Amino acid sequence: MGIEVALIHPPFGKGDVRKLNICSPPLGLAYLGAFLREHGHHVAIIDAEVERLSNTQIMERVQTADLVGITTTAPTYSSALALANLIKQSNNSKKVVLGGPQATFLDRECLEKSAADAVVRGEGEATMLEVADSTESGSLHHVEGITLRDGDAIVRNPDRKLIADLDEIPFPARDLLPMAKYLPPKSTGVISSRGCPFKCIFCASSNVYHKTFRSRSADNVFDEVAQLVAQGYDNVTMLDDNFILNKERAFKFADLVEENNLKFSWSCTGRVDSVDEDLLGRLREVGCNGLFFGVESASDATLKLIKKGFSTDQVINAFDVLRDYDYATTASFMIGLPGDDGQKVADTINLAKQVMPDFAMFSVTTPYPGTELYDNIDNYDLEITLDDWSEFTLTKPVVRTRALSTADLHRWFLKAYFGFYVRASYLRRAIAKKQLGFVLGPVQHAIVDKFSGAFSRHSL
Ligand code: B12
Ligand code: SF4
Repeated sequence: MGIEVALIHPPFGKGDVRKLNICSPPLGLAYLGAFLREHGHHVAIIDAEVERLSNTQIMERVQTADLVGITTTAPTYSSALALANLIKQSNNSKKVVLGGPQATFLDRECLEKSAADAVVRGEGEATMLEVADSTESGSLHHVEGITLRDGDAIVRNPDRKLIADLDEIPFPARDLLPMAKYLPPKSTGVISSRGCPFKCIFCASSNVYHKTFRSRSADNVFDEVAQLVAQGYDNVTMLDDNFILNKERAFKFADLVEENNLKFSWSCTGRVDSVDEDLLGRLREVGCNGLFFGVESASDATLKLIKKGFSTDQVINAFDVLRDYDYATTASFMIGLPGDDGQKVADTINLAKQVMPDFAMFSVTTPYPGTELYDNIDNYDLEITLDDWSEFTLTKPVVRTRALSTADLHRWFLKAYFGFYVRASYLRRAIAKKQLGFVLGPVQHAIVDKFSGAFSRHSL
């Protein structure tokens, strides 16, 4: 039998986030969709952002749903709350729940500020299934992992245990998404692990999954990728926090790709302290051509303060090693970290130039809920200067450091991009490596930004 469930990726709120051109499938919802469907429910996923749907159009699409789930990040938070209210106003008997990182850490506020029935905290599959199964009977009070209303009170039920074996979860239901609308074409993301054991103070990743790291088996990841290649995808991005953390699994995945002669190009994420020459060589042999690393700062004292867990020497060594393997490397840096002054930011930009990744991403420090930075902002001598979540996009300064105002940070942000990309040595290499097309994107955005106050990036 089952009930009708609609899962919504809401449109971005106001602010400049649209200029970021984020055009990736919401895989979290696709995972929920697959899981609910496997257990007999009827699911539709509505990506209101990529389909540019108005609230009226969204309301039409959820008309027959018994249960509506809305995902949230900071930039979609206000539209998620507004939608929850609209849906409840039009039909109060429809159950509406919120999920995703922003709602997980602002669960009480979500229920104070909207008419939603509940918030699903953290990993959603098993909890949402229980919510769906309970929707017919009416009461959600026994469901672990949710925050809900009890009369006038808001009650946080105990956390739910994480799913022990990620291989048991079906592959994300991409068939429920308008896949042709995402960019780049014939390319998609895969999530081969969940969580991160590190504790960087600016990152919510480790807290979404209770500071644990769980990975799918190499066979299970290979099966998904093989299915995608058979469907016509020729490029895959491993969106994990750190794909190469589990080296044995990464080697096994490479073996499977080779044994099955699977032809596709792919890229993945890592930490500079996980760089291993044998692994780098092996992954390169089986089509991996891009690696993403978070570097953040050129100051060892800052790296220690933000609990990054590695030193600048390790950064420099890792990029020395990487140069021999012909990967397109991306390094991500942060501007406006605790203690940053002009000199420290200049040093960070210089480190970017010194280690010479193929692409550098700069973001302004943004304290998201669920991070140590957000919870203890005063301890880090930062001041939040904006309270509009839709502006929390990593591109617009929303904090000031003791030494740098938001205007200073904005100037440094632009300087970082221009300083890194608009250099003869960089451009010569980009031309030689046929990367100029990719480089023009960020530079063009930076020029747009100079006049509009926004810029495109994402630090996974
Ligand atoms: C990959 C990734 C992306 C990809 C998107 C990938 C995708 N396909 O969804 C891209 C590059 C597009 C992206 C963009 C952004 N991202 Co991002 N991203 C991530 C990352 C590294 C992994 C996300 C992921 O796929 N996890 C695996 C899936 C299975 O989990 P999930 O999506 O969280 O969904 C599960 C649960 O959250 C829950 N759930 C989610 N939604 C819902 C809804 C309901 C109803 C229910 C019941 C449950 C539920 O159930 C799902 C299944 O278990 C996370 C960090 C992390 N490890 O979580 C950051 C993260 C989610 N991103 C973050 C940010 C800030 C952004 C951007 C704002 C950055 C920017 N300026 O570009 C944008 C916003 C995008 C948006 N649509 O709103 C922050 C969010 C913090 C916050 N409070 O907003 C995170 C946590 C990283 C961080 N900085 O700490 N991101
Ligand atoms: S920044 Fe990277 S290493 Fe640090 S906690 Fe987040 S995902 Fe883990």
